Amino acid sequence: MKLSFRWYGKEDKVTLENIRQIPGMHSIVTAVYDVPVGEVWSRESIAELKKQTEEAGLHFEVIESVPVHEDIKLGKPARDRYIANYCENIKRLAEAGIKCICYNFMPVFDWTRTQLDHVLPDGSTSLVYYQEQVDQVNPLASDSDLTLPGWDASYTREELKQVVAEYNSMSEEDLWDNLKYFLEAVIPTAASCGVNMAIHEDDPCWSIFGLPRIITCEENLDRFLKLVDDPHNGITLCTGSLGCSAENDVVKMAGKYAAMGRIHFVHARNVAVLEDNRGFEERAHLSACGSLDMFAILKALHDNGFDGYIRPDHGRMIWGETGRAGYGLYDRALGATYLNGIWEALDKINR
Ligand code: DNO
Ligand code: MN
Repeated sequence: MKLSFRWYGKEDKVTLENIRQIPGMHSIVTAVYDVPVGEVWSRESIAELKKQTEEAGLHFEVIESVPVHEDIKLGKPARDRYIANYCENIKRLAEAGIKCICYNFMPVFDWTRTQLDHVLPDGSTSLVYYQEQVDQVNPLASDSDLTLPGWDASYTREELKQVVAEYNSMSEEDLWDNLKYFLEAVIPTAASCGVNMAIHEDDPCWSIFGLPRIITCEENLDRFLKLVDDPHNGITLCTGSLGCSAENDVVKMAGKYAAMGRIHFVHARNVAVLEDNRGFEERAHLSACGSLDMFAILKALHDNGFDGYIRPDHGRMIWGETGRAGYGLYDRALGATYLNGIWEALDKINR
């Protein structure tokens, strides 16, 4: 496995110098953040990211994310222009040495939580999702106060209502069709440039606000991989996104998709799933701290020859650190070290 770490660019309080001091760190996971969704990234911006990363002694091989424009997900006529731009981005990133691109196909909302600073018993804070709170939000109500944290701030409230309404006339099958159309255009480009595309599961892995969500479970991941049956059409196995539903057997999926050579990127994090579908809380990476058996997941990857990128996903805020929720230095660094420890043990036991 190649250990990696997400970095939000020069504005990030966590510096490349911090990140390189984490033992075993291989790659930076980053993106060009100043270009609107759907447009082409400049070669200069890409080259600048590469230069900064390499000067810090790290590899520039993973992008998270090249976002997919809503018109592609909605299947609107403008999608062909956005898909052409997407292919151009893949080519430019490949020229700069990128090997893996993470993206998602969630309508409107990327990851959704109800609180970003929930205080855990040990005084650390973490991201949580309480279904009861989500149920109280109706994005289409005229008086609705759309304030769930983590949402794309680039939408005005009116725009948000409009785009949510557009999805209302769409079924899950329509979204599958639009995903297939996108993949059929993008995967051949990725294959010809040697880039692995890695879709991120929907987070959480169920429908919210009546919007279709399809990258949610084993059955749907099977279907996804068959849409374009090419190794460059792969997944980001996000343990927390899949694992927040007790119905998903993340250990089984890790082993199965690794054996198929279709996991290109892993987001490793633990969640505590609340009973009766009441939601989940993000926890420290250690298995004992949440519902997921992190050792079993890594063992399934290891046993099945996983050789891709892995990063500690969200961390708690600990030791007084402030900043971007889920993306502080300390707890993610602890997570990285935990992953290193498990992997070293697996390597040596199997030797
Ligand atoms: C949240 C992340 C997601 C992820 C995208 C991938 O912290 O896991 O925002 O980057 O869904 O496209
Ligand atoms: Mn993730």
